[in-house]
Amino acid sequence: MMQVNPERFLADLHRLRAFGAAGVGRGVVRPAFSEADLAARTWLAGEMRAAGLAVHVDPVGNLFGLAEGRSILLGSHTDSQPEGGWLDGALGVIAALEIARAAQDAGGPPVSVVSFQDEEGRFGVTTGSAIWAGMLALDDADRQTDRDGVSFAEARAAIAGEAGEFVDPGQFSGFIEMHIEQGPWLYEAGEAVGVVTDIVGIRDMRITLEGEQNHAGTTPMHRRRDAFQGLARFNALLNERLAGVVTPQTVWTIGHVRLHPDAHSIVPGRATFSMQWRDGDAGRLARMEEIIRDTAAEVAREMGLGLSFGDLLGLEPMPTDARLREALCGAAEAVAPGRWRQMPSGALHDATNVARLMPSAMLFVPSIDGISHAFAEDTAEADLVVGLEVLAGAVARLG
Ligand code: HGY
Ligand code: MN
Ligand code: MN
Repeated sequence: MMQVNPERFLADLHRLRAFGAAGVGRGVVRPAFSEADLAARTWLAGEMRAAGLAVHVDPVGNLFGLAEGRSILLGSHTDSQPEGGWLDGALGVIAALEIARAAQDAGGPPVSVVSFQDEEGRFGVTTGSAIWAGMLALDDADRQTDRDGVSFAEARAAIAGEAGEFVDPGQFSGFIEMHIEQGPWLYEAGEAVGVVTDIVGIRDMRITLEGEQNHAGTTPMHRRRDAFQGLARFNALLNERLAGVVTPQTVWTIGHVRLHPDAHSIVPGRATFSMQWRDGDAGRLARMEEIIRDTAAEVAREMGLGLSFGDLLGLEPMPTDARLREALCGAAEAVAPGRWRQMPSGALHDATNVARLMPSAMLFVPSIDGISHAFAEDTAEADLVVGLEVLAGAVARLG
């Protein structure tokens, strides 16, 4: 019988947090291929080796700890947002490591561990698992840049020396990713576990409005072609126009804005911004894209601005695998009777990509106040341990 060790699991989570620890509370800054990320990966590889797993890094930095023969794959990612918490991604990887160790001690079942690279999209959207799953061509990924213009190709050169081939997914019977919910539903209901039914789809691109850079004191208002004013008008119009198309579950975000040259006394000549939208329905995502493009074109025309769109990145909505989900539901009821539910995921996960390669499923634990992608992200440690036990129980049921 597999016996997980909650103290060892929590100690490892805290150890991982030390790489890139920042901000108040349990904050972390560990974007893909940063110094902290690379150091965390080296530490994790050592832990995998100590757990009796064969360490393998693929060409894009996905880090695997492989059990011998056919195994179930568990994991998530250890990179963070530019400001993030200690659990997003890290939880699923450290839970996987603990279960792999417990399984080794118990003489089976074989459990492999993965930390995917750039799930948080410094260079795109779930970059490492998207490439592994064939959803994103390596050449296209290599051309993608972060917000400072560094390309994925340049960043992944840091691991070229240790990288081998892509791992053959045929050796895995399935994939389960444990994660924090990152929303308020479990926490508000006082429940311990969510078994994920499906993961929403996403679209993401950069938009650039070009105006005319000029002096902020001498340029009369009627002569300005102010790129920021264009962005502001676009945003207001877009919110009105999307209202007829969206549901209460649909979300859209302008999360990154760069004005050029970004100074108090200069009328901005250029505004480049991120435009991201998410929904469970692919048709609605397409309709939203039309509205976004049309609205931007209309604003540019009316205000005399240039307009360009970057590459459209996206992942389709993805249901989880019924058999794996059933094992998770059985384990959840055994560990936390009456304190779990089935629910969709509004956040994106590597499991969306891995589902293209093998049966895949997910479970959630509550996020305190529903906060994530912020230093304040946290979960009660007792809830982390319940999640670990549910995942271990599901793995045992699946044999
Ligand atoms: O943005 C997401 O949903 C994920 O956390 N990368
Ligand atoms: Mn995550
Ligand atoms: Mn995240």
